Amino acid sequence: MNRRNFLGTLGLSAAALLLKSSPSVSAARSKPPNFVIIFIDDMGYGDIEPFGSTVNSTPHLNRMAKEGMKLTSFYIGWSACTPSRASLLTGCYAKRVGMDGKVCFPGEARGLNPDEITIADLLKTKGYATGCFGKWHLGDQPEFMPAEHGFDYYYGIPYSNDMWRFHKFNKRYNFPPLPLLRNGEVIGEVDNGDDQAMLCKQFTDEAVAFIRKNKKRPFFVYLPHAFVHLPRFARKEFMDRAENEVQAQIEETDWSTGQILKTLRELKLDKNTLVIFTSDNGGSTGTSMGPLRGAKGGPVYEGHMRELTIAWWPGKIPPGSVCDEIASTIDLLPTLAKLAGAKAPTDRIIDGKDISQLLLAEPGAKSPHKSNF
Ligand SMILES: [Ca+2]
Repeated sequence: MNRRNFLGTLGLSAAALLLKSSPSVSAARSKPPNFVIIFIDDMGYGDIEPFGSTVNSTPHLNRMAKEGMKLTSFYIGWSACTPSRASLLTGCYAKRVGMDGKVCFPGEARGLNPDEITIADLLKTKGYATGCFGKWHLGDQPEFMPAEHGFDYYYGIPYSNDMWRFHKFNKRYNFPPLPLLRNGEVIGEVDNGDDQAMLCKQFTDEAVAFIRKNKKRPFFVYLPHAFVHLPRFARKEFMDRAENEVQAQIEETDWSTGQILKTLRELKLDKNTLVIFTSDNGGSTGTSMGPLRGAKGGPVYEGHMRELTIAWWPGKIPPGSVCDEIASTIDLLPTLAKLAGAKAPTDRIIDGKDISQLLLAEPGAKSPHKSNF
């Protein structure tokens, strides 16, 4: 039966009803939003211009903030690489998923339990293409790697870029060669400063290629950079115009963010993509925490836990907006689930809360977290 005959079999009122219902039908069929999480390693609260830096030039992040929202009270789940990543991806405090405290070391028989449900696992249930580009650091044994945590595609290094044979205490650690991986395969080695200097560009190029390849599908890009963790090397064009390696690396992550946003604009995906820029813990040596006390590590003051954060989604997030409500990386799983129409896990406790009302600047929106202060 063709459409005309089909409509002919309905009464006029039924046909009118069908027409009336068409907007919701088309909305239900529209593509769910894409998500990109840019997770810098060890960047401090005051390292970019939108958060007060007068040292580093960050034009792409300036534009991102101008077009989006600064979250000025946004916290990570733990002040070190491994537990911070675990809490972001699972929506749980790191302790709840057994990943509190120490970072994972090469060859260690410890990692994020494959039974945990990550953002990538959830989004896959809604047909998302899922890619991870950069430093994983949730266990380097096969059962802990991105493929076991919902990622279709992985390109990066399995742990920190200082876990290599030039580590200052390597006589004690005896680290193996630092591998560059594509999915389960070793495709190279990060063996000198020139290799380190390419990590930001390589992760960015791979993420951009993944976005282009999956432009017709909903996608989730998780981009946990190795920059600006020690040891610090950046490409020559950034080193030449910077005063030091810290500045060069920060400015290269700004460039990287610009590449992602430019690609989304070119593909006309900007109005259907939420991009979050933040850092995994307080800044390390040479970075700036701005007005906050603390840095990388602990004990836990604001500078250890509170991160420079920008959310961008043209047409959805009001341009130039600022949100000072308390929110956290643990909120990303329930929030992205809500926006994607996916079901957040109900068989376990999820510590994070849906903050979509904060991100969309709905009038009177407040932090969903309770405070005793
Ligand atoms: Ca870190």
